[in-house]
Amino acid sequence: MGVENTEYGADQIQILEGLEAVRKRPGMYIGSTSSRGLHHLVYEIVDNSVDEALAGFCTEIQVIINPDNSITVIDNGRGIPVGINHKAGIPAVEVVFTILHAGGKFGGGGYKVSGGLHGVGASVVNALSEWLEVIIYKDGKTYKQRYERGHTMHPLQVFGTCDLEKTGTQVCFLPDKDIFEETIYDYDILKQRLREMAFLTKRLKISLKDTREGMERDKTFHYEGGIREFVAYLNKSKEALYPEIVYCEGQKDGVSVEVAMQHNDSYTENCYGFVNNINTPEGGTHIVGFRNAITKTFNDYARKNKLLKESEPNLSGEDIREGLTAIVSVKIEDPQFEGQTKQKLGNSEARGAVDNVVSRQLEIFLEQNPTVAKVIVEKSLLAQRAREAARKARDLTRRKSALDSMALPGKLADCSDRNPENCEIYIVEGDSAGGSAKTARNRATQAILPLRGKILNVEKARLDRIYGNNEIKAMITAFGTGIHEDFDITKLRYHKIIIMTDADVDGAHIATLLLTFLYRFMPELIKQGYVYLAQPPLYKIEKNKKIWYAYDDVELGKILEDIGRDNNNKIQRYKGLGEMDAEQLWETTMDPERRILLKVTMDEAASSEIDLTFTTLMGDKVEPRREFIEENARFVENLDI
Ligand code: TSJ
Repeated sequence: MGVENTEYGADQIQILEGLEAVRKRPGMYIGSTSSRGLHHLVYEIVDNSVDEALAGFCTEIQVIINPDNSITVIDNGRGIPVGINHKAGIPAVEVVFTILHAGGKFGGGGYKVSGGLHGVGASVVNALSEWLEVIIYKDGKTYKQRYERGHTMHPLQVFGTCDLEKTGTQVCFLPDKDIFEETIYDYDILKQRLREMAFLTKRLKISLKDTREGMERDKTFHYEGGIREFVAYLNKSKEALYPEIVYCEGQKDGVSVEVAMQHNDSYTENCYGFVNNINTPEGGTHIVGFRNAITKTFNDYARKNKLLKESEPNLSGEDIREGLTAIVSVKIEDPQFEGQTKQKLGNSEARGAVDNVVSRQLEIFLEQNPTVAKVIVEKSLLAQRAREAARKARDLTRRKSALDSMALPGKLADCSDRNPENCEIYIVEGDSAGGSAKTARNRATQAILPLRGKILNVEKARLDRIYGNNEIKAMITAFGTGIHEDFDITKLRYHKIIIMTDADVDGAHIATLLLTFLYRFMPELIKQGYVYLAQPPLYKIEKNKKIWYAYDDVELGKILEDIGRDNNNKIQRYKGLGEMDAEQLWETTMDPERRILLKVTMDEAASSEIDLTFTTLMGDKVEPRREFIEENARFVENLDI
């Protein structure tokens, strides 16, 4: 490997602005100072090592959570350049850490591609850290420098020698408690993102180690197959329709394209786009190019091989993507992000590049794998028929609601207030609990929709069955938003949708089924924070005519501690909502003044993991489900769905 461009890091760095600006308005640079921003600091540093890997000089990255919640990142790259930058008159590494924007593009021919929305560099992390120390192994020497809140503490120091062969960078930093609302790292959050980074950079080994007392654990991610293994991972709890993973790779107009895909026997599409290793939940030109390519290529193939008769209409993109899991990863020099949250790729050259690479290579794949091609086309034809049936069913319900204007479901006990902001709807499992809830509620603002029988598992049903299901129809009409292409969030009739189920395993299962439906069909309701879980109490404690409620075992213990553990205590464990009378239900679970509601949130950055969680918990395969529950059981507080 060539190491002669010593001129490099020294001069080509652009100098822009001081770090005070970053401490004054941290949100502008890292999005937020919540837990999200805290974790972002780690990705910001790791991105630099990933860039070094993409440049071909780094094979391994270690991330360590230290006992004081500081973070160490170590790579085996070339080591940040240490020569004097002539513009700044200080070593290049010091420029990287103390001057804003210096971590970005290193002048012309820049290699930096990772990092997207907030790809702001190491100086921002430095500015927001109580202290940061960098150690560089390079040219047989070890260099060290320390900063505090962005200020250099001492000149770059040579503090020892090392093997000539050993090169690399080590950075350790402690996020500033004056800046961040939350300064405790979550192993699982880092784990998910680092796993994703490893999938997206084939052959790069990334390890994570938690050294905090009582939390010791570690994990290494290393994927020879890159995004091929990502697709296999996402499909692991489903039945693949064929063993092969279709893989396309190429470059066009300065865009490098990598796509992997495989169908499973479910009915939902799971396609994830990445631009420079950052996911793009809102899609963009790369996803458009991908969809064009597969729609066109499959239709051409089906026509050519008489799998689609002349009289039959083309397969739609949706038909072909039913049950498709895909990763579309592009790397591009100067990504332009658009849309409300600036997460949608805008570069038009990406559309052409993905379309071109996928069209050409998918065509060859289909020619060489006729059995696979036939399985996909036949599945798409089934999807086409189901979609047609679903459309007819939907048209029917649309016409019905047009006829009688208030076509609300008969079981719904609606509230009288007409301002959605004041209104809530309780989705309650079972008629008896529904009955108590109807008696207990505040009629002005609280509506009750009791659901009967088993809730349909939308992970395992085709659209026509889903739209034909009575409980689902009742929810759709009650919410008022419509669904699918008709979905309109401004028509939402309640600003709180509250799922109320028994506090036992069955109740949790029903809540998960309902969340799965909302997540798949009306994700906007979750994204905008309209969905909640009610928290009925687990215990009622009675003593000397006084009553307490406990929502978990810890609380029960505390209450018993307070009132004294003796024979006058009467403890009742609620097995279901039905055991409470209306008044108790109101006091404990429905009264806005006293109840506890859990808001359902979703971290879009981890959408592939959310999907995996749903399909793992709701799918047929027992083994992945058992593994998932076992892996997460030790740290239940992190399992927040
Ligand atoms: F950004 C950072 F400072 F935070 C940081 C950078 C943190 C960590 C953990 C690693 C790195 C980093 C930087 N790893 N590897 C590099 N490589 C360079 O900066 C580098 C090395 C050599 C040359 C060259 O042309 O000789 C060029 C560069 C950009």
